[in-house]
Amino acid sequence: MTRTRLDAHIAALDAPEGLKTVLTVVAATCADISKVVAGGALAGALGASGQINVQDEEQKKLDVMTNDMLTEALLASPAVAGVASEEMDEVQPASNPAGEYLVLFDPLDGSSNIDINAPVGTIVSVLKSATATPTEADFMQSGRHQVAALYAVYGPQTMLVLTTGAGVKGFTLSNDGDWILTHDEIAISPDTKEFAINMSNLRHWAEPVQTYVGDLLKGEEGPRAKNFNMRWVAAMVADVHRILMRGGVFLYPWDRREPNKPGKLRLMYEGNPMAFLVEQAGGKATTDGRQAILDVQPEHLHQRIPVALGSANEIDAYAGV
Ligand code: AFP
Repeated sequence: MTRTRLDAHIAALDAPEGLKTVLTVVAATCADISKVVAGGALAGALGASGQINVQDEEQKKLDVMTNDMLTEALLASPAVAGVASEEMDEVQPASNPAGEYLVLFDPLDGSSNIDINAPVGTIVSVLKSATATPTEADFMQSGRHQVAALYAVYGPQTMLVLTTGAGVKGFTLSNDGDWILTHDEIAISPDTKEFAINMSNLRHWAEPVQTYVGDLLKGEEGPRAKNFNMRWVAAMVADVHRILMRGGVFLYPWDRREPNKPGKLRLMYEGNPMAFLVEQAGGKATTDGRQAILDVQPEHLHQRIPVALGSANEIDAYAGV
């Protein structure tokens, strides 16, 4: 059986050549990142970098390495007008006179998993640029304006999951270094018995979130009248990938630990690209069960957002509490 390769899929897309170039560069860089991740200690990829990022978080060596890899590859591509990263304070214009696209990324999602050899990933969002010389204001587009979103998950298999607005496809990295289509038309089941949330924060959540999760925990004897299972990988990429494969809900709500912040996750690098993928796979991606993440107008680059996404009927149940 002849399998479709990502490069053939990209070539056949009904999309501008510039977007195809961007996707090709991102896919090649994710394949390179996969080698560094797999190398672990042998690739000098474990441990802290000794630097603090704009989010006030200690960067791991791999955060810095992967950020450099994506930034350098994208800024060198003539189709790119500029990039923004969870790991960089400011946007980086590309100085490409023909640059048409803005690429935003979390180069290494789930970095606390690196040193324990658990899954990590890369998340990428692509926007059209109104100018070849973009400033931060040009990046302030709602998620609905995305022309592509993808993640790579570096787990037992390395996979790249992509949408350009016409469904979601999954590609597995072969031993020869090719991305091969293995998951066509990914669809999230509307119902689920599985949820993902960091339960250790329970006492900090708002009352409705505590009520909703409390009802799930009561199982067959409770108001939901069914038993639920829980999973938490602590890398959004891996938790969302599980939901794309077998349904479920992923929640990272506002909590009282830092009441002035709307949540932990970032709108531009995590919320928007994941919401685009989830909606394209038939799921819902919201802040609170009701408000679609993709309709949120960004106000600043590193903005945070509460996230509730996954199986459509379960997100409705979350909204109903
Ligand atoms: P790191 O990249 O700093 O490890 O954060 C990962 C993340 O942004 C997201 O991928 C996880 O779902 C979430 O944070 C995990 O948060 P907790 O550490 O609070 O469980």
